[in-house]
Amino acid sequence: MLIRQKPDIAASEITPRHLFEGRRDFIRAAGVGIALASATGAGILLRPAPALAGTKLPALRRSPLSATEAANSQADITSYNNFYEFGTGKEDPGQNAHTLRTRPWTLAIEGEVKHAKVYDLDELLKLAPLEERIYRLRCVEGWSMVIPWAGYPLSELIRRAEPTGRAHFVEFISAADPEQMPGVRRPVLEWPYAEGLRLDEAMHPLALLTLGLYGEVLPNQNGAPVRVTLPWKYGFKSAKSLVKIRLVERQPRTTWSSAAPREYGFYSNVNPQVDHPRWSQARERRIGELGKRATLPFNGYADQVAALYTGMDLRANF
Ligand SMILES: Nc1nc2c(c(=O)[nH]1)N[C@H]1C(S)=C(S)[C@@H](COP(=O)(O)O)O[C@H]1N2
Ligand SMILES: [Mo]
Repeated sequence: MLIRQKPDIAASEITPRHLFEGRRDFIRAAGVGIALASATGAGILLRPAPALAGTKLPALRRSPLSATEAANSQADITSYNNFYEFGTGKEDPGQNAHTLRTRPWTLAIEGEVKHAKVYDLDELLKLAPLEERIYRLRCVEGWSMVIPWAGYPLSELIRRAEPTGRAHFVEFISAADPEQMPGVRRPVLEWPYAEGLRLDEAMHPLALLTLGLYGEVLPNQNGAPVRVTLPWKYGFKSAKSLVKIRLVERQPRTTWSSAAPREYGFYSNVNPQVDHPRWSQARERRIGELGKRATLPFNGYADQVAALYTGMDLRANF
């Protein structure tokens, strides 16, 4: 995005791909501590494993809110990422994110709520039925993908916490552990990565609390074990590896809009008519395709979300 700098990670920090994949196979064979479809079909609770990568989720109903275009391959989706906690290069997260320990993991919901709570990952996985949601993702950099996520509406979580009358915005805080996340050792962004939405945006049925991808738990590079996905906004709004969701009264400070306020606004709705100061947003390259296609208002979700912004000047509130 803003920062163009060569990754300068020591070679010793990068696990060769064959070792990484061998490790994934080991984890898959070891099973995990949540009731998921196991190789034996028993779906029983097994001992906790150090990580979840590769674990199959139970059969998922496909949401009617899914895009009907062909999804990008699992290889594309897991090897071309933005996740600056693991480096600024597109291939860095896929190569480095295996060091993230996603179990045990907790996600706190707090702030202007009647029932603040710290959820354990197992609880989150069972909070509401997981469904498959195939969403377009449009990065502010000008590329896009179609991704089959698994999750349930973020509103399920927020509703249970009962926001108070003073809750007007929702803040999302990502993990920031320099031990596990080599990128956090460098001041490329203000850590932890933080994002935010207005409460009505967060309650919209398209806003997905995301726990899986391609029928498996989220790969680390895609924000394991839990992230949000907001398909009508530029990708950077969809914060990864969340540890905290905070309901607040005032519009929260967000990582990219504080790094470059003229370039990344709080709303960040996909808008082909409002160019980034340094490049056009009119077109995008779908990863895996040659050439470019037109970018659609609200990334193609205008019918569902445009009403959230009635009466707002979307050039001023970019
Ligand atoms: N914590 C955190 N979340 C993040 C980012 C990041 O660097 N750190 N990058 C964002 C950007 S710019 C994009 S485009 C999407 C990419 O999500 P994906 O790699 O799962 O496709 O994640 C977003 N969420
Ligand atoms: Mo992005």
